[in-house]
Amino acid sequence: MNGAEALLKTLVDAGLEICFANPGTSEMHLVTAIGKTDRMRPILCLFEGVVTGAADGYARMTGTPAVTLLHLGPGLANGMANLHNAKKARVPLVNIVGDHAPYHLPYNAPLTSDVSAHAVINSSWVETSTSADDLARLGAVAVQQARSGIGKISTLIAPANHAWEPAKNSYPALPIEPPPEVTSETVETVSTLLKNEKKTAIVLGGYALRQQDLLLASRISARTGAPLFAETFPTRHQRGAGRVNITRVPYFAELAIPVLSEFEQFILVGTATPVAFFAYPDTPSLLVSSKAVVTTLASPEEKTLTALTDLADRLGAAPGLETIQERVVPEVPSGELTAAAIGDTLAALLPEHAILSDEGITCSAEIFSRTAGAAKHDTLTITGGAIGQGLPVSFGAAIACPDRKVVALQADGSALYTMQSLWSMARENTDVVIVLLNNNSYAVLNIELARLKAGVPNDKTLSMLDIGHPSLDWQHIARGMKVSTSRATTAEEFHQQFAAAMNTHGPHLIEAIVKQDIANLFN
Ligand SMILES: Cc1ncc(C[n+]2csc(CCOP(=O)(O)OP(=O)(O)O)c2C)c(N)n1
Ligand SMILES: [Mg+2]
Repeated sequence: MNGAEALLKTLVDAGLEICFANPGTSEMHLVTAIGKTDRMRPILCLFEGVVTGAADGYARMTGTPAVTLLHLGPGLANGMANLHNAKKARVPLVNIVGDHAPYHLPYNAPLTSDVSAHAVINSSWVETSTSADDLARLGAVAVQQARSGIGKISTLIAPANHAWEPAKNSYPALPIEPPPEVTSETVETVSTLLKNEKKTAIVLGGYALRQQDLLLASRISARTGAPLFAETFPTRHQRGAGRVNITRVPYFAELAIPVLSEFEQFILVGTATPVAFFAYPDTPSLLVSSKAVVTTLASPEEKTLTALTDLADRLGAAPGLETIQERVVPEVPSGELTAAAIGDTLAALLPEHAILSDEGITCSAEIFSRTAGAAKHDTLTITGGAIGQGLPVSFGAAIACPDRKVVALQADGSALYTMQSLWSMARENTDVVIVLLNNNSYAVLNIELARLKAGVPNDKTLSMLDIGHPSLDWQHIARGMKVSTSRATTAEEFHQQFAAAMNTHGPHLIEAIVKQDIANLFN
């Protein structure tokens, strides 16, 4: 057995089954070891941002880390933006990054770089092996660290010679620390606050947006009169008919502040105080009033379900008090293909237990509000604001849940960052329907330009926000990646194509030529 084989056995013995990979020369023994085991499924992705985003999507749906296999510092750097999103999503993930053998490093060969300096940015645990045996030992620690608590990113750096040198044995899985429980004192404090007659809102995030938590939160809301809000960009939000419908804190601070300013008191569950996405001149960073008292029931790292159960008990928020969303089937939309029309089609046709990867950017809010009464589904959002996440996350979710329909609501500009995902979808025949929202624009940046009051833009400035000259040809892009396509320019066409796609297995891209009134998006 060599170090690579010992590491592989350690990883699969710890329950890891999927490896999203983009390897190079320094990973050849790891590639060979994966080839020899039938317990790890390798999935090639053609850009590291697809590798890391897919591992994020997989973890969101399974709670289990996937392995990523990345090529030295530059490979890890290419995967960085989606590792950032994964870190904000608080998912477990294990990166294995190859490096040169230590004796080769002093010669400063072209691919030599400080791999651990790259890794520390988004990983909570980074180690480099010191021998072949140590590589396998650290594999067990990497999994333990990734799975401990709410979910973290581990990066194990594997010098090439530690993969090829002999190793004595693999290592058994190490015990995992569950997320910390909220203390009963904290629950009691929150219970008291919820009875103090102050105008209170409850903001939910993380695991508190899963069905069981939401049912408890809805009871608490009914008992106390405190409305519920969801954080703007959750990792996984379970919604639809038969569940609890809650509004999201709006993305635009100018819209969020008036919504939240009326509350004197906030209770946070699995999330932090709502903040503006960016700083803007003359706009506060915090979306809650500076006079509001903010109290945390459960931090994003803590267990929300037991805290909410305890709180509901203390408040006498009994089962039956929940407000359950009914199934709402909108009429078949007609006329212009707008975000509203797309939302209505999705609300009518999304199958039960669909997974919706939402990187719809300026189309998202409207589609979100119109899909409250859709069949039960899970929404995955762009947790860290680094675009290029939606396609990889949808791909990883489809690998995780092969029996569930995945819909990727995908804005055109963001799609281009990681469009190689389409090839992996075709290769693995994943059941993903991509709704490519073609507005031929970086629409949101034009809104942001106005919000920042940077002055009247000239053509040179606007050229940096313009993806319409020349226009991209999505039919050729997708077909070139071997994904079938269709194109919808009206609401009727879109409805018909989406209906057909819901009844067909395999990846398909619907190019939706979206009509938008940018001036009206922001008011
Ligand atoms: C990694 C990264 N690079 C750049 C940005 C800045 N950015 C935010 S939105 C956006 C363009 C969005 O355009 P599109 O995806 O077409 O959505 P639309 O606004 O048209 O709805 C850009 C470049 C970012 N958020 N993340
Ligand atoms: Mg766009």
